[in-house]
Amino acid sequence: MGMPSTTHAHPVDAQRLAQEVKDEARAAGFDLCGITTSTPFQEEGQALADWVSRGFHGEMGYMARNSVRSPLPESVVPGARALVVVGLYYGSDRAEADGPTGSVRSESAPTPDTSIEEPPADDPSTLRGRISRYAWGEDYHKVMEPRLERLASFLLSRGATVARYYVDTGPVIDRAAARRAGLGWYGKNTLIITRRGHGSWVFLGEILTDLALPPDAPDEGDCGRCRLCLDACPTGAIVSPYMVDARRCISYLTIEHRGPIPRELRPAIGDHIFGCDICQVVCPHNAKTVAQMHPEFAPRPGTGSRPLLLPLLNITEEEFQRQFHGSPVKRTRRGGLRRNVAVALGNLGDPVAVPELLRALADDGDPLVRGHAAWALGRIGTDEAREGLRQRLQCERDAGVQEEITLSLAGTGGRCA
Ligand code: B12
Ligand code: SF4
Ligand code: SF4
Repeated sequence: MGMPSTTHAHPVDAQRLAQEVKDEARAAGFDLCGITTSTPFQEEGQALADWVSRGFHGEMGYMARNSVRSPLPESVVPGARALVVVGLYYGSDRAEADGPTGSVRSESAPTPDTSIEEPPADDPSTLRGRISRYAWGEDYHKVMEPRLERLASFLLSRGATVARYYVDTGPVIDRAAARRAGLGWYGKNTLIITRRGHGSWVFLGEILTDLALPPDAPDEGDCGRCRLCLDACPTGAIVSPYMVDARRCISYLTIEHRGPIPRELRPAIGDHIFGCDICQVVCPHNAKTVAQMHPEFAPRPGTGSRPLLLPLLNITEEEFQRQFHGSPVKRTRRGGLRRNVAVALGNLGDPVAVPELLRALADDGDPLVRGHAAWALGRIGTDEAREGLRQRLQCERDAGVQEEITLSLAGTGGRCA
């Protein structure tokens, strides 16, 4: 959130002003811009309250707190009259190294990513995880905020006395604002799907202002009878059209959730170590994206979109800070990322990972990582893995890790889930 302080008054014709705002949004680097009124988002506010009352927000306490204020932009910024909503494309025109996850349907058309280097032929480890597209490059908050700042200053220079911007973290429901400002419609996966060749690969943000701007028509598009995303979601997180139970969503489990990942959900996480794109990759509207990619969102050198897992299992705090400086991946913290890496190694099931997992189980100072390494070893299930688990059980002091080891040895690593 931010608020430039300069104020100038230059009343001009409202329609022309709206066009100037959109031109400025484009000049600032946004792909999409629409305008809506600041009237309450009644229907979406009710849906948000229902979502919270069903506990679908999990540990995201800020969602429960925001559900009170979100439907009412005017209570956030008194005197607000309009919302200027922007979209920034983060898709990529480069090929992925080895295609989408196994659970992704064949009709999916992942945006290719040729920037990923194949491992050298003599590399003993080809075990790779998967980072979701929104996190391949720079943190979108950092990319969007200066652009929103510029657009907010423009509104102030055209007569606004207030122009407060938000991206993601604010009390405005970004998607509700985007739909009503005509940027796109709600897909059944709950993402906003645009009509301008960007599919759902867009970040959203908005500026609340007291400038009188004529609203655009809401986007009334819909998915018709398609339900590809519901069927493809590996954890059943899209519990019904337009409703995601975050507690089951891989994105939530690998990014927002702290502590152990529920055992019964670990197998479905596959090789995802940060976020998930399955419900977008299968969407036919994402097969047709034609927009130019922004270089800020291209995969970062050295990490890419499919990083090698074993080096990440051992990453030090210093290396983690250096490798993920300015990246969204930092959000999961070092312990969370290594927890996710252990789960992915367990799911890949390759015995080549056993020595490193045993080392993590024996030496790692973080019980979260030890516990998930135990799970991974149980899931790989070779004699070496099981023997290592048995030995460790003799000296492990943490009750949670002891339980993980015992369950792994009992063979309840979740293969049947
Ligand atoms: C909390 C959150 C999450 C949670 C919960 C997701 C969820 N679906 O609610 C988790 C951590 C799981 C998550 C995951 C992801 N997120 Co997120 N997330 C948010 C956040 C902060 C709030 C979303 C929210 O309000 N959820 C509450 C529920 C109730 O809202 P909703 O899902 O939008 O539901 C609406 C519909 O149900 C609608 N509705 C109700 N009834 C009906 C009936 C009909 C007929 C229709 C059409 C609609 C409708 O009204 C509801 C309220 O708006 C927003 C940023 C923001 N401040 O808005 C980003 C945001 C939604 N996330 C975003 C992204 C990119 C993702 C991921 C793709 C990241 C990734 N690759 O891992 C995944 C996608 C998973 C998914 N399928 O949603 C983008 C989405 C951009 C877009 N094009 O839509 C946002 C907008 C961030 C941003 N500023 O760009 N996210
Ligand atoms: S992001 Fe993945 S886990 Fe979450 S709803 Fe979409 S497909 Fe399901
Ligand atoms: S996959 Fe189908 S149902 Fe899901 S959002 Fe895309 S069009 Fe809608």
